[in-house]
Amino acid sequence: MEQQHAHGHNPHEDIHLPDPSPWPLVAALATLVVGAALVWWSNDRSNDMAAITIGAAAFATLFAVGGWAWEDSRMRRRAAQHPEGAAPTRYTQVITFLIPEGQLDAARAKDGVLAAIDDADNALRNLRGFQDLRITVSPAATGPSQVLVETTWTDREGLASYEETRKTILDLLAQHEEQVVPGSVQVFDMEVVRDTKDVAFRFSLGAAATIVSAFIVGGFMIGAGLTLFGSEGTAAGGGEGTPPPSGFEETGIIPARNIRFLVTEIRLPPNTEVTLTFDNRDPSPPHNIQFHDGDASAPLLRGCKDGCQTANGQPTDEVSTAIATGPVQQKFTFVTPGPGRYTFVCVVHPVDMVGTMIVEEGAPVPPGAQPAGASTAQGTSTESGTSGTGS
Ligand SMILES: [Cu+2]
Repeated sequence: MEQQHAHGHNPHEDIHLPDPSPWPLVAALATLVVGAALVWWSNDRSNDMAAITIGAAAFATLFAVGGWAWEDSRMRRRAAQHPEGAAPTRYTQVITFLIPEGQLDAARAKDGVLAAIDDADNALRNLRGFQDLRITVSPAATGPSQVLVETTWTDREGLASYEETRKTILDLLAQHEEQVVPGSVQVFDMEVVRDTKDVAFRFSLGAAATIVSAFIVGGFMIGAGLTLFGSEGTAAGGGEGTPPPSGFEETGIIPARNIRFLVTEIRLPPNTEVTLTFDNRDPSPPHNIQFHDGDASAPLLRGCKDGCQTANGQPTDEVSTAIATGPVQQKFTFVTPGPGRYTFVCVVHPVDMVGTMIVEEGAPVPPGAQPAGASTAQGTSTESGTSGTGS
């Protein structure tokens, strides 16, 4: 920024300030959505909507960055088209004077010159184009004290019409001449100009700061998503050198988090011994999983071979686990009933935590759900497979 005298420039020249740009905000929001969708997707990779959201948000990010770059280059071009580089933005009148030694307290008193200038602020606010009045006093221990009064105007007409009134700072000084050192009054009319290159440079700095923070936030979100990937892989028992499986179709795991089953529909073949895992990831509240022989009002499904407990922890042949506080994994082996739809719930949260087991011919047994002794996934029928009710 530089200051110069008022008569060098045409006051009606355009003002080159950057328009407020929506692109940095759009880019930052889109990056956030990408991160959130990644976390979502990592929780439930079978969810097509999550994948679609990632794609859409990534596209929006690219679009916003593109629009941003285009706008930035347009801004630079506009700055380059004005090689003289300067446009007036406001007008300032600075008046300095000295208060004689010993008069400073009187000048500050209610009817003193400084108080009068302060009061003038209210009258000036009603004038067209008035922006600001600033008084700077530099008290001196000995000798006169320097005072600087600065009034700022949006255009030269405002300053000119103010000078035609009889309430200028100079008039106030004349009314308090005993508090002003004779001959010490100086007046400067200034046009404050702003360099467009300077503005463009500062715009670039702001853009760079925004994109860096967007990357930090986005990177954090992606990192959080990858961490979830990692923990899910561990939970699924991966680590044999192959990519860790994740969905129920591969693992036989029914995860729960935030008082929701993350898998709400499973398909299994009838009359087959399977080992499922209820992966309760909630540190609180406690959950269990239990399968009903029909809808949730039907009695519990029977046919459990191993690992089942009633809700309050007693051994049982009902397909159920004990209510437990997570994170905990509960493994249980049972023989699937005949074809039909069966409901599984958490007995603590039967409204929020509910899912459906569809038993149908030809449904695959998840590799991770094959019991230790099973050699083939399908057709392992047993005599005690069905409970005889509900289906
Ligand atoms: Cu629950």
